[in-house]
Amino acid sequence: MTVADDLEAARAALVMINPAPYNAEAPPAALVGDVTPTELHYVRSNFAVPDHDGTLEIGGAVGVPMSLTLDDLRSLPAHDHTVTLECAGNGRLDMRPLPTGEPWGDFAVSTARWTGALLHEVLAKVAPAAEGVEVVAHGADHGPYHLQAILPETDQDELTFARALAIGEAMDPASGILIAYEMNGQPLGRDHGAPFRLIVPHWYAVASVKWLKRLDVLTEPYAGEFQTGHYIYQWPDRPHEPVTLMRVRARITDPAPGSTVDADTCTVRGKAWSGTGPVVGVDVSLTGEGDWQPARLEPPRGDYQWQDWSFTWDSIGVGRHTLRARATDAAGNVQPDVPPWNRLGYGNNAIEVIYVDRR
Ligand SMILES: Nc1nc2c(c(=O)[nH]1)N[C@H]1C(S)=C(S)[C@@H](COP(=O)(O)O)O[C@H]1N2
Ligand SMILES: [Mo]
Repeated sequence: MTVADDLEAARAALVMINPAPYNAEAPPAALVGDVTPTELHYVRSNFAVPDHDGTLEIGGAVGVPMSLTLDDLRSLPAHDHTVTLECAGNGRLDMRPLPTGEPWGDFAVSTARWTGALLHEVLAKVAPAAEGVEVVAHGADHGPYHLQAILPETDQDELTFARALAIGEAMDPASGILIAYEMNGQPLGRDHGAPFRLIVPHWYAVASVKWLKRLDVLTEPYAGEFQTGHYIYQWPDRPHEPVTLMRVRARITDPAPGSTVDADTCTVRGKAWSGTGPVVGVDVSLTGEGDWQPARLEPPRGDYQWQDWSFTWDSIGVGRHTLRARATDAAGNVQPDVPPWNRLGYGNNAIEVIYVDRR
C-alpha cells in the first residue's frame, strides 16, 4: 500500500475542512464513546504531513544533549493517558463577524488513549540548565506560510511548526505531558504525528506538537509565529492573551440536532470537559432562556478526559423545543451565552443550542 493510499483510508470517515494541508472534523459519532476510535479523531495540521527521520534531538541549555530513537523512548517506562484534545479554533464558524482561519464547525474535538514516555522523565536525562525558562518543541513539518503569517519577522517561504512550554510545566510530573508513540493501542498514524508527538493534557491541542523532531531548553521566552503571532486571543476591548488551557464546554450528543422524538420522555446525553476543570456541574435548559435544571454528571474517568452527563427529559409536548446544555468547572468557570469574540476566532465555548421536534 502506498503512503497516499494509507492516508486516504485513514481519512475516509472524517468531514473534510481543507484538503491541503489536511484538516478534518470528527463525525458526531466521535463524541459518543469514552474514547474516539482513531479513524474518527479530528485532524488539524498547519503544513503537509512531513517525512520524519525517526530521531528526536534534545539540546539547547542542557548538560547532556541527546538524540533518541523510537526504541529509546519505548525503553522508558510507558504511561497511558486518555486525553481530550480540542482545537483552539473549534467553533470558529459560530463567531460573528467571521474570523479568518480554518472554518471549523463544532467537531474539532476528540479523545484518545495515548501511550508514551513522560516528558519530565525524558528531560531529566538531559539535565536542563538552571537558567532554562522554556522548552520549545519543533515538529518535522514545515513549508510556505504565505498570506498567513502575523509576525513581520516570520519567514513566509519556509516556516516550521514550533511551540514552547514553560520549563516548570514541562518538568512537573503533575502535568502528565507525554511524548506519545501510540494512539488507542496502535503506532501513531501519519496524520496524528508519527513516529511520536507531544500530548499536553488540559491545553488547547496546539501545544501537542506532532512529528516531534527537536526539543530545546531556552533561556529566553520563545516568540515564534505559532507562539506569539497565531494562537493569541486578540480581544477587541482588552490586552491580547496567549491561548492556553481549554475553556469549559458541554456538548449534546443525543438527541441529534434537528431530530424528531416519538415519545414524551427521552434521555438527553452529552460530554463535558474543561482544561481548568474537572467539570462539577452540567445544567440543561428547555426554554432557550434561563430555567436551568441540573443534569446527572458522571465523575471523571481520568484526569485528562471528557465526562459523560445525562438528563431525563419528561413530559415532552408535541412541537418544537430548544435544548441547551451548560457546564461549570471546579475553578468556577461557566460557559457564556455568546461566543467570546476575538479576531482569530479561538476558544469558542458558548452554550450549545439545538432544536428537537416531538411528533
Ligand atoms: N507539528 C505540528 N504539530 C501540531 C500541529 C501542526 O500543525 N504541526 N497542529 C496543532 C494543532 S493546532 C492541533 S488542534 C493538534 C491536532 O492534533 P490531531 O491532528 O492529532 O487531532 O495538533 C497540534 N500539533
Ligand atoms: Mo488547533
